[in-house]
Amino acid sequence: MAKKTPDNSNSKKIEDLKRFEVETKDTVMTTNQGLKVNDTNNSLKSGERGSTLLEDFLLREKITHFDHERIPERIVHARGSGAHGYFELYESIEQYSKAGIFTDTARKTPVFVRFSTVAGSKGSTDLARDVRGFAVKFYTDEGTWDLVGNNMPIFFIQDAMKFPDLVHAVKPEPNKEIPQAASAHDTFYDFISHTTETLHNQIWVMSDRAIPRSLRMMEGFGIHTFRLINEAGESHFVKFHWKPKLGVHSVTWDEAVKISGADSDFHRRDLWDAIDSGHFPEWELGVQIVAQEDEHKFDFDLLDPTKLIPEEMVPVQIIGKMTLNKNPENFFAETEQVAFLPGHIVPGIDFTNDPLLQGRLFSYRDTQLSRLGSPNFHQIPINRPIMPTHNNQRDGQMQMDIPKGQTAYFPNSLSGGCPHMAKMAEGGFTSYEERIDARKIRTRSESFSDHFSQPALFYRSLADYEKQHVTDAYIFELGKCTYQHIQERMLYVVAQIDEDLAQKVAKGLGLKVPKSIDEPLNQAIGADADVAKFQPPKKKVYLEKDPALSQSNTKFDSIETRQVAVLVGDGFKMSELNTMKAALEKEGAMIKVVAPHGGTVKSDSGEEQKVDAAIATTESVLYDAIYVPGGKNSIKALKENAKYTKFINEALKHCKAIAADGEGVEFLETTHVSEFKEDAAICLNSEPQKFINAMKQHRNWKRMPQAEKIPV
Ligand code: HDD
Repeated sequence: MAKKTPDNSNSKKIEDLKRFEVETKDTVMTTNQGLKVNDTNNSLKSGERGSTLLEDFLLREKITHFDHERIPERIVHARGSGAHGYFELYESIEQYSKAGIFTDTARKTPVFVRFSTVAGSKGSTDLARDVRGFAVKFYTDEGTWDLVGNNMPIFFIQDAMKFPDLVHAVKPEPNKEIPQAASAHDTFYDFISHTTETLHNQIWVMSDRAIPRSLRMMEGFGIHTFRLINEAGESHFVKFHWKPKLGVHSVTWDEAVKISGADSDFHRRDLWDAIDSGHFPEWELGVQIVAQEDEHKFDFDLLDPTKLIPEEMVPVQIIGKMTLNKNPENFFAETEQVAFLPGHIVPGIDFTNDPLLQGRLFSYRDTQLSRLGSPNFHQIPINRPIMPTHNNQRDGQMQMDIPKGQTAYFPNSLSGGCPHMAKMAEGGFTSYEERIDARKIRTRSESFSDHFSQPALFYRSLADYEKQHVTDAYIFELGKCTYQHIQERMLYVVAQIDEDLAQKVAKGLGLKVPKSIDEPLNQAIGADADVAKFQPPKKKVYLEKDPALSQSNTKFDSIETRQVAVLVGDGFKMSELNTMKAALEKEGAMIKVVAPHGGTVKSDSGEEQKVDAAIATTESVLYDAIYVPGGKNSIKALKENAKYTKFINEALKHCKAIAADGEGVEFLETTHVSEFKEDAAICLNSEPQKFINAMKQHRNWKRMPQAEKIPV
């Protein structure tokens, strides 16, 4: 498969960033004042063995800068990976929006994307069971638009007021700072079980969506209902969806746990390597449009961020594509310093009154002030819009611009009234004029009170193997809780979603699903509120299933960038490897030679083959599939090292495709593969196409019930 070379579609932003790039190649070392440095290894001392002198400005500059190198990590989403790219529109949706990126098909809008986990610290594992952040910064010709979403279409809570509670509950417990990057602990489930609005996002976190195979293989969602505004000033409601070209795929929990040990940078590396090797990740942008007059036609409230609009009810219209084609030059300067704000919108896009979104409009600007340290964070290269900016905001720490002139106020006559206001015809922004006739009131709308129907819809829509994963995840997570009353309360609330699920989880925990609980179900209400009014009603079934919610209905048509471990020792059959390699690489898969040692291995015909990983340095969970070519001596070498057997048994347990030829087949006979010879993804002495087809399926989940019994 031909590797792509970057085109310069995102050049407007990349060129802008280039102005700030600093090259070290062929340069002499200087201080920050441009003084050439002669010795950066020794401090200035009073004699060879004497004390260091205060005079040593070189030492002080170097150490002081080092002492202040860190900035506070993000309160949430601290662990992340970013990339540059561009967005292109397939066809204009001017009937809905006047935004340039939604009307101009000739445009390629530069983007910077940052994916993240939510709960863990900056250095935590990529494979935590968690929501993934999916934040996209569009550098549009009309200003920057940030779509700050997640890989799940709903959120835990309905009102921003509860965000600190949610985050405090999931973060490590404050007395012992345990556990890191994990929701499986008492405080989280204490909170969840008392705040039933969380259950929808919670069950998504129990599903495979929370342990993606790759950042390139997950969907993204804007979550909130936003507005699109057309030239006539008319509003339509909209939900944004990102659909990955490679489909939505996940690893198993057993793999996730092991990947965390074998390569805790697994997702970051995967994204970097894919872009570096010219396999540019792509997502299509879809919109679900709801007419203004249809606002109240649903069984749920469009302003409630814990609800999705099933694609069965409102289809997703695909309108464009995003391609990520360039890795950052510097992690800190770009991925760490990028600041996303849901409040960054452009004409043609507007907010709704979703109370979660409304709170976010405050929080993100506020947090950048302490994280990046100054109201001038928009001047950091990665955050600068591609449009020139002019206003009367001045000064502040780290001011990078030099505003000219005598005036910094409006109106003025001394600067000819500039910068002047933009007329609407010039693209000036005005907010959508929504009619409001209301009482000022601190409460929750009753239309937000259905907490069980959509988690139940999600669970019903899953394939059996996905349901099994959800069950196992609950057993794991609740099994880690130490208070029985929290476990039992969770069992009770899960039973409101699905009785059968609750019974299975209870069995795994060795507990019974309680018939009732003493306290009200939902306690996320004010002290003087009418408690009964805020209790969630029994679940409703307004749609039996929504196929779009199950990963079993995703795309299974590509093996591009899939990693295939080829297990060989000296004497492997080169002809077999070449045949398989050619077939796999034609489809874009990546072959990794795993040998008993590093360096090279010799084939049966005496050719040297470069080794990608010595078996001691790698693990089965880092690959999508395994191929074992024949060769008597090669197989003898594999048999001598028990890790190869474990490698294969693990891949088998994780339902991956495994292929072998010649003596390789004999080797597999000595592993648990011998019990799975009829399996569709076990390819013994077969055509490469069978292996390719099996890999396209991502996993053979049909194998799961039997494979789970494999003791690795
Ligand atoms: Fe948030 C970061 C996504 C609700 C407050 N959030 C952050 C990031 C993502 C999201 C992807 C990381 C951005 C990056 O990569 O830099 N957050 C969401 C989504 C939400 C949501 C999809 C609900 C639909 N967030 C939310 C609420 C609040 C915050 C309700 C506060 C009231 N979020 C923050 C924050 C962060 C943040 C504390 C931490 C770092 C940052 O903003 O820049 O302000």
